[in-house]
Amino acid sequence: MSYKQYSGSAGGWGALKATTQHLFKSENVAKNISNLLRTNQDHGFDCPGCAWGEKGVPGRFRFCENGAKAVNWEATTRRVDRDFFAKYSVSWLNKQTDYYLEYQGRLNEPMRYNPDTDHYEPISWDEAFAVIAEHLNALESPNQAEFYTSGRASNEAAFVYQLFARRFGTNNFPDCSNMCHEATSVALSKTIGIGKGTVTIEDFEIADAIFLFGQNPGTNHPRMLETLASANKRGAQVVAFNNLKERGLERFTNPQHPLEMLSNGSTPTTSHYFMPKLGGDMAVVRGIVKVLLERHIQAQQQGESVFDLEFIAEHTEGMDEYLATVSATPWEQIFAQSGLSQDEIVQAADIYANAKTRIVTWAMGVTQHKHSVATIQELVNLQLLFGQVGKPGAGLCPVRGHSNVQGDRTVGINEKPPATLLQNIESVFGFEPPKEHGHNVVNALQAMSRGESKVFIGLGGNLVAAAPDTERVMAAMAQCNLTVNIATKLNRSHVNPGKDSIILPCYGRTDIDIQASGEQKVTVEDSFSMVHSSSGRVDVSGELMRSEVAIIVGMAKATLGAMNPVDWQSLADNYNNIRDYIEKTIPGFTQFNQRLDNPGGFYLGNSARSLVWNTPQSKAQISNNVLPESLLIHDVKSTPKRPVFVLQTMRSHDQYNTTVYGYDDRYRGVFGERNVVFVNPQDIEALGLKAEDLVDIETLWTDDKVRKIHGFKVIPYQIPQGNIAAYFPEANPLIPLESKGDFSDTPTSKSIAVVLTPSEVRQLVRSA
Ligand SMILES: Nc1nc2c(c(=O)[nH]1)N[C@H]1C(S)=C(S)[C@@H](COP(=O)(O)OP(=O)(O)OC[C@H]3O[C@@H](n4cnc5c(=O)[nH]c(N)nc54)[C@H](O)[C@@H]3O)O[C@H]1N2
Ligand SMILES: Nc1nc2c(c(=O)[nH]1)N[C@H]1C(S)=C(S)[C@@H](COP(=O)(O)OP(=O)(O)OC[C@H]3O[C@@H](n4cnc5c(=O)[nH]c(N)nc54)[C@H](O)[C@@H]3O)O[C@H]1N2
Ligand SMILES: [Mo]
Repeated sequence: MSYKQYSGSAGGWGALKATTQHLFKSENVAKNISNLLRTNQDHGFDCPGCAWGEKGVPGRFRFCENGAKAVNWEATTRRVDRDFFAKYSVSWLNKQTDYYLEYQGRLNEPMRYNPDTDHYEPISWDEAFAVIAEHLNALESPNQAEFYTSGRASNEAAFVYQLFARRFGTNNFPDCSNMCHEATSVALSKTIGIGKGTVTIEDFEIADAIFLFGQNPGTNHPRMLETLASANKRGAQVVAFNNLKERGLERFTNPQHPLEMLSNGSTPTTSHYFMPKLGGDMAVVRGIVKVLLERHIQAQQQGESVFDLEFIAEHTEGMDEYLATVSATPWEQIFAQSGLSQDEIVQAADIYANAKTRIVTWAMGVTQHKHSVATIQELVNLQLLFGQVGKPGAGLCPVRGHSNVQGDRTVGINEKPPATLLQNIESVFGFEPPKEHGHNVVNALQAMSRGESKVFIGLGGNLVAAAPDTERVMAAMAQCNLTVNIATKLNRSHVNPGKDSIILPCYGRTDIDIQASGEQKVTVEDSFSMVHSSSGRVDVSGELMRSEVAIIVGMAKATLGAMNPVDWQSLADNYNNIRDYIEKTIPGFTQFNQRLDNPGGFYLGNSARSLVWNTPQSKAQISNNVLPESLLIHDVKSTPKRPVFVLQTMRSHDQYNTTVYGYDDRYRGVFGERNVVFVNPQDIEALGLKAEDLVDIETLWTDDKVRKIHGFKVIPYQIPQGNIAAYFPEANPLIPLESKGDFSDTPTSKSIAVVLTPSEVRQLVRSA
């Protein structure tokens, strides 16, 4: 276990070395290399890593280190079979690390929990479907069931899943995006009338300036580094706002570029780097607008303007009220909350003003705060004042997480379904779907805790580890009459079963999916609203796993009957049939099956990009929010004597959400260790601590519950004073379920008020 500063660039030989190590670890080397060559290509599969888009240039071979890890993790030959479950009890498994659980290999047979023996035991597919149907049909109300979705599910699986749940009678669709980009969907729908980003990958090739807020592409969207480095090379300004110094936001060596690799060269990914305080981005943007407003007022005296008044008049509403609020916002509050100096804010404003076309991107550093919706609205305000939506090289770019999280929402995974979706379902399928809003993640977990929701079904994902307040979530699962997990790999959610519990093993993106009509493909939508097909390469015929679609169809037939409201089996037999229904039900999918033949797929379109504003006012809305009162503590019961820190939880370089591939975080210089906390060196000194001391971290909140994690190693790091950082899922027990974003209900994973105390507990060694 060690930490040392990483001196290399992101990507480069370090990435190649790590990629090769992962190929060997998966025990499936030759096959995996050929898989990698087919990732994100025509006739290959969509990378199960992130949702960053591709330009669709046929024959071009592109991969990234973390995509390679995702592919290899899934395409392993190791299996978690009936012997494994016979050997290990569920209580024993629950004591193992997240790394251990997933490392054991692919799940390959349906299993049912036996509470008497505390072991999972084999069950046939038909019996499993019958048990699920029995539990669902025994509920007093369909709203006592929760249908969770994680964002790897294909459009086809997600569409069939929502149809099953809605026909069953509920809109309870908690999904991973509730913990992810929900604030984006809420803020963008309200302001520009569509909950998605307005840019395409081509816009990045011509933008004059790219402003990146709260994201770590070096780890989480590595293919984006190439986009940023080439923008930088051609002279665009690439400006990062990040709470931490992240390597990938400084320099990048392209592993697909032989010259750079051989010369040990690298390209800067950003031209400017600002380090605001956690949650300070709204104040940063407010500051930029305030600088530019002052210039605008002066320009007006000379009959000129800084803002795009023509665009504002034609396309927007709300400017005057907003600008009055900007004028009234005191500079002291802007400096205090942003943590940036006047010079830095003016510099950022200058870069913005000197560019003609600007893209603004953001991810979890922006969406997982209490005031995330207001922060995103502030980003939108800035772009609208300068007419930066619906123009080439400009726009709004939320960088999505899971590879199909955007598509899942498009095809109906939505606990607050729009009226048109429900009308279309009714006209196409001839039944009246439920209209009342269903549960998001927080509502679902609260209802399960209260014993109101009794059946939990998870289409992928790992809610027990991904959700906040881990102990409470474990208790909520245990209380359910039935928990069902459709999954590729064993995880924390499976070893926290309900009273009855079933694991249904499914194919992943890399597997060949053969159904009655032959080999099937599925489709996904990337961050740029491009829909394309994906077909796996790994032969899993002869194994007992099934496709997600086949599993959902099995549950639906058993629960609702073979023909209610569709011939379910025909959907599983040929996914073209599902796509025909999607075409009839979801706007934008005209000639869905035919258009999939286009290389690179097809563009779903974006109303805001076409300057069509689907808001009630038919105009884009400039929002008027005041800055939050305080960023430090919301709702704390009593002020403690120790200094209060704001904690963010984030991903290491060796993980995919709750999937832990290893214990290194190369770019942050941490090796062999995950129980660490990144602290500013001056804060370490003030606390009377030194590097590598162990601390306990305890949450401050309004209730009496003690939320504390023990034995975390202090790592000195470039982070503003008063802010600290740790990894999720290890830090999830610290986040109260009720600590959530205004209007989004997203857990505040990037702002938790905590205190640090020297630890009495020896560090757990968490290796496999
Ligand atoms: N390899 C890999 N790829 C992934 C994932 C993965 O786990 N592994 N997860 C996928 C998913 S589901 C998602 S949603 C995305 C997540 O992608 P990211 O949003 O990049 O994920 P995080 O690791 O949470 O990183 C948050 C970043 O924002 C910064 N930050 C935190 N708080 C603030 C703040 O208040 N202000 C500012 N300006 N910066 C802040 C942090 O320092 C960190 O650099 O990645 C996707 N891709
Ligand atoms: N503290 C804190 N908590 C967070 C976050 C944070 O930044 N901080 N981030 C949040 C975010 S952005 C997200 S998106 C959520 C993620 O929440 P989830 O999506 O629920 O979690 P994952 O870890 O992505 O799910 C991993 C599991 O999915 C299953 N799986 C993998 N591939 C497939 C497949 O193809 N099909 C099926 N059926 N199953 C598959 C495997 O069994 C694996 O164990 O976590 C959230 N939680
Ligand atoms: Mo996410």
